[in-house]
Amino acid sequence: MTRLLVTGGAGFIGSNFVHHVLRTTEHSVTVLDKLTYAGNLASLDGLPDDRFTFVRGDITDADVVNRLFEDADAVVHFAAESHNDNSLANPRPFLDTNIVGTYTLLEAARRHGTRYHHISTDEVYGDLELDDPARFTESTPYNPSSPYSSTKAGSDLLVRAWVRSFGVQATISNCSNNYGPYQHVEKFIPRQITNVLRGIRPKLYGAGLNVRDWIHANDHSSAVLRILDRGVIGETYLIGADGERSNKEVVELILTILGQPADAYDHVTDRAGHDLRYAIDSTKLRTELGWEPTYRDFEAGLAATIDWYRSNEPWWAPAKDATEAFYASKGQ
Ligand code: NAD
Ligand code: TDX
Repeated sequence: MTRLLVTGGAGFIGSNFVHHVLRTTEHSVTVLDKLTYAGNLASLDGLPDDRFTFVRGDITDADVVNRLFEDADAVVHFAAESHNDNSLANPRPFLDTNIVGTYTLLEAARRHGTRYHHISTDEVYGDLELDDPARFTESTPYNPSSPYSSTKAGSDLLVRAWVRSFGVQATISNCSNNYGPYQHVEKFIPRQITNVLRGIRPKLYGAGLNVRDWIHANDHSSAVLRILDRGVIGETYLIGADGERSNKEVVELILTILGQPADAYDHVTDRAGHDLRYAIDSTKLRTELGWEPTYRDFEAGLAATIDWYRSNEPWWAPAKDATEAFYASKGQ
C-alpha cells in the first residue's frame, strides 16, 4: 500500500482526488491543508478512517511539511491560491503559497528522496486567439498573463530546476479548466448554477466569447494517478479532454438545463487582462501513458454537476453571500 500525502486536499480538485484514490486504489491518504476560505472539511466527509488522515497546516511551514514527508511514499501537490480574480485584487498570498509553498515542498522532497507530483494549469502558457486552430502542447513556451498564472508558472520552473539540479523525483501536469462537485462558488460554473438556483441572473464577463477547455475533476484525478504510476521522472504531461466551449455557450446550457430562457443573463465588467482561449493537446499523456477521459459528454457532466449543487445547498450556501458581495464591489 502506498502512503500518499496530498496537499490542498480540502479544496475542489484535491478533495475529488482524495475520494477517487480511496474509491479506486488501496492507497492511504494524508491531507495537509491550511483551510483557507477555499478549503472545506465537509468535502472530505464519509472517507474511511483507517486509510484517511487530515492535518491542518500551511505548506510554507517547513517543520510540519518535513514531519509529514517522513511518513509519505509519494506527495501530490494541489494546494494553491487558485482564483484569478482574487489574484488581481490581492496578489501577495499567491506568491507565498504558490511560490514559497512549492519551494518548501521541493526542499522536503529533496531531503527525504520522496516521489513528488506537481499539479499545475494550462494558464502558464498564456492564451490563444479565438480563431487560432493551435492547442497547447508540452513544448509551448511559458507566457502567463495574471498574478495567479505567473506564480503557477514560477512554481513549475522551480520543480524543473529541483529535478535537474538536485535530482528530485518529480513529474508535472498542466490541466485545463475543471468542473464537478465541491468547486467553490467563486468559480464560473458553480457561480452561475447557484445564481440561477437563488433567482439571480448569471454574470458573463465582457462579451462572453472567451473559450475554456472543460474537463471533469474525476478525469483529472485518473490522469494524475496514471502519471504517478507510469510517468517518467522529469517529464511534463498536459491533461485535457477536448472540452472547448465559450463562456456564453456554458451559461446558456446552464440556464436551459435549469428550465430558464437561454438569454436570461447579464453582461458585466470584463476581467482585467482576460485570457481569450485555452486549449489542450493531451496526445502525449494518451499515447505514452495510455490515459483516456471517461466524461466525454460535457452536457451530461454539467447536468450531473447542477444536480449536485441542487442537492448540496448546505455545502455552498455559507460562502455564497460573501462571494457575491466581493463581485458586486467590482461591478461583476
Ligand atoms: P481550490 O482553491 O479549490 O483549493 C485550494 C486548497 O488549497 C484549499 O483547500 C486551501 O485551503 C488549500 N491551501 C491554500 N493555501 C494553502 C497553504 N498555504 N497551505 C496548505 N493548504 C493551502 O483550488 P483547486 O481549484 O482545487 O485547484 C487545485 C490545484 O489545481 C491548484 O494547484 C490549481 O492551480 C490547479 N488547477 C486548477 C484548475 C481548475 O480548473 N480549478 C485547473 C488546472 C489546475
Ligand atoms: O462570474 C464569472 N463570469 C465569467 O464570465 C466568472 C467567475 C468567470 N467568468 C469567466 C472568466 C473565464 O473566462 O469564466 C471563465 C472561467 O473563469 P474561472 O472559473 O474564474 O476560471 P479561469 O480563470 O479560467 O481559471 C480556472 O481554470 C484554470 C481556475 O480557476 C484556475 O485555478 C485554473 O488554473
